[in-house]
Amino acid sequence: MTRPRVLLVSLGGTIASTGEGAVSPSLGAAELLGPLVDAPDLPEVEVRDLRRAASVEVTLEDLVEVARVARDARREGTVGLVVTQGTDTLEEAAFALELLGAGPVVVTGAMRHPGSLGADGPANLAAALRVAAHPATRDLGALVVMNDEVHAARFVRKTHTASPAAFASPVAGPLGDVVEGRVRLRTRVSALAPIDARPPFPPVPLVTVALDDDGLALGALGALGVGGLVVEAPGGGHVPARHVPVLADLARRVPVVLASRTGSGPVLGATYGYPGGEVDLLGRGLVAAGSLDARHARVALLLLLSAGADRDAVAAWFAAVDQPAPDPSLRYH
Ligand code: DAS
Repeated sequence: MTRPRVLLVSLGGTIASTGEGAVSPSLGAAELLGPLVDAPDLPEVEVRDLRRAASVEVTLEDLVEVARVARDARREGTVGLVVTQGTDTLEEAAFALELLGAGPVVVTGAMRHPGSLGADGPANLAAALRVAAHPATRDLGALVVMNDEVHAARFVRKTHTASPAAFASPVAGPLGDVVEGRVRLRTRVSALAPIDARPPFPPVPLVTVALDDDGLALGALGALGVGGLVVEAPGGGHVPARHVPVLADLARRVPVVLASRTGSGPVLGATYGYPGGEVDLLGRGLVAAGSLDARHARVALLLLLSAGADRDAVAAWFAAVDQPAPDPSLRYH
């Protein structure tokens, strides 16, 4: 029986990092497969090195290239794609790959580098390859597989700096897991429609608002030429009243997306009416990120803007993504 073929694209990160003492990305995709040589029931793997970079050096242009490589590989018969990259920005990369139409794609990495005790890279990679080869994962968009859990790209977050269990989906929980080499999905998501993103990407800062925030950062941005803005606001989407004029002014000029910094739960829409409350801000043209956190929302906004979306198109996209499924037992979003 022929084994399914999966493409492994490596971008770098801890999973590929070596060194004496402090480590840096240096291994390529073929080397990542070395420890899996005797692992049973893995798909056939084709390899491609794109970067040997730390998470923070990965660009959206890199991910556009990964999506292109994935589409070409699918035409040539691969059933899925596994991308390895640093975990620090892994959730954003995975979501970008979904919106760029790279799916089905599984993104993984490691919390412990190959030279450390209990290195998790080989197990994460083996699980990711199994998930990518599994027929039930073909229409789920982008997934993240870490620590034997399968997460939807849109929900997953890195929640710890060092733990192998750093990845969680606070909004919805994992979709499933990999146990004894078997992929077990408990629930499903539907892949999101691709956005016709066209680099170059405009500047889209992400500003987090804090207690007694002086508003200096937002004020400075108001004077700059940004393509859009994501505001990560406390609670259900609230800022001090003194931030309102600059946000209202920005929202008249560019799409400004309002996300919650809580990490779980949607931006509210009808609860707080004080100046700077969510009712006030949404009434001034800010767009609610729904249940997407600020980093996921920023990825979506960047891609939408590069596709030529205006404020109303951005608002329509975020509203549609946040619709609960008609049958919650079948799919999320
Ligand atoms: N946190 C490290 C990693 O998992 C570094 C990085 O993200 O590049 O790869």
